[in-house]
Amino acid sequence: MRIVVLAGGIGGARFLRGLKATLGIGAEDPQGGSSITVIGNTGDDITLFGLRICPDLDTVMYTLGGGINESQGWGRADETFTVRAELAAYGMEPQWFGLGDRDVATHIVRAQMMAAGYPLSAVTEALCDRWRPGVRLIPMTDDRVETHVVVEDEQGRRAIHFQEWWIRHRAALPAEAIVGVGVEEAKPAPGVLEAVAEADVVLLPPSNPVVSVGSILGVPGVREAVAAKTVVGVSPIIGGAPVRGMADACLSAIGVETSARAVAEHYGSELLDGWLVDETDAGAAVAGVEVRSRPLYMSDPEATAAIARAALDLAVELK
Ligand code: GDP
Ligand code: FO1
Ligand code: CA
Repeated sequence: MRIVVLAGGIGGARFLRGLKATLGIGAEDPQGGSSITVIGNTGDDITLFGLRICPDLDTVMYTLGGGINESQGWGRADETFTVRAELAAYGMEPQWFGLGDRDVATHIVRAQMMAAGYPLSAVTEALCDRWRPGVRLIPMTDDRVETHVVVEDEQGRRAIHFQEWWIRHRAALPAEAIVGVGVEEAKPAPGVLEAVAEADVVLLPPSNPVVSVGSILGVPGVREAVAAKTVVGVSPIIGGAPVRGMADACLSAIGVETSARAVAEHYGSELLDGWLVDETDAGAAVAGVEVRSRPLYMSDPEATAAIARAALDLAVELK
């Protein structure tokens, strides 16, 4: 079976680990009889210290490749921050972004390849040669797209990069709007539309519906291609709250209630065929969408694999 997943960072990566497990895709069986193509969000990307940083692509690559900091959910395991401290000693800004020493190596490879003219998709493929994530990881676009957040405080009304809003302000500055700068002119990266067209099913993991999945769907042509497929999503909202992170602040910014039902309605029945909600949200009905409830906490590998299996089974049933 050919499966396409539209993934953000932590929620997407953990779901993918469960999906690989339930399909039997591992180091010893790289194919497992099925293939997974991941279309990764690049709206979170930012250029700092002359380096292009791609948090969601790297989170997927490190998580599936065994290099992730498990407790944090992003960045490298066994990380140190000497470079960060040295940059701070030079007074280099921003100091709110923590780039670790091991992670810096990834970014030097990416910067060097990009300076030599390679597109992000080719760079990602090269980085994955080391990490062997067991999936094909393609950025949503090779074009520069950056999510910015319109905020207003004592410094006035302005747009700041999503990372500044998320990390520096912990999403606590009320967002008036969330804008994908450059997304309207972006083209899907090579292989994105082809993978969707050839997919048997498309799965939306419990990723941030606004800045992760929303950014990917915002690349011209992607939403239409995905909507033509059997699509099953997993709710990132359980009992009216994001399990981790501040996705509620993103939903509020676009006028969507923080609930499993409202997120499905936001995706819409033209896109979604099936929707998994947690047991606490059982009874959430969405017109035109098959809603099923089951435990959705990705608390351990077994629970996560069961969630992925349920999404896959529902997709096959609805095909
Ligand atoms: P990010 O890019 O690192 O923020 O990660 P994603 O966009 O892929 O996913 C973030 C979302 O994952 C959060 O908004 C949470 O709502 C969701 N999430 C995290 N852990 C769980 C979990 O165990 N179960 C479910 N259903 N959602 C989760
Ligand atoms: N998140 C933080 O909260 N603080 C950081 O200093 C930070 C650094 C960082 C470096 C590399 C990387 O790949 C991710 C990093 N993240 C950090 C996570 C990331 O900014 C966010 O979780 C996502 O972009 C939000 O979806
Ligand atoms: Ca993200």
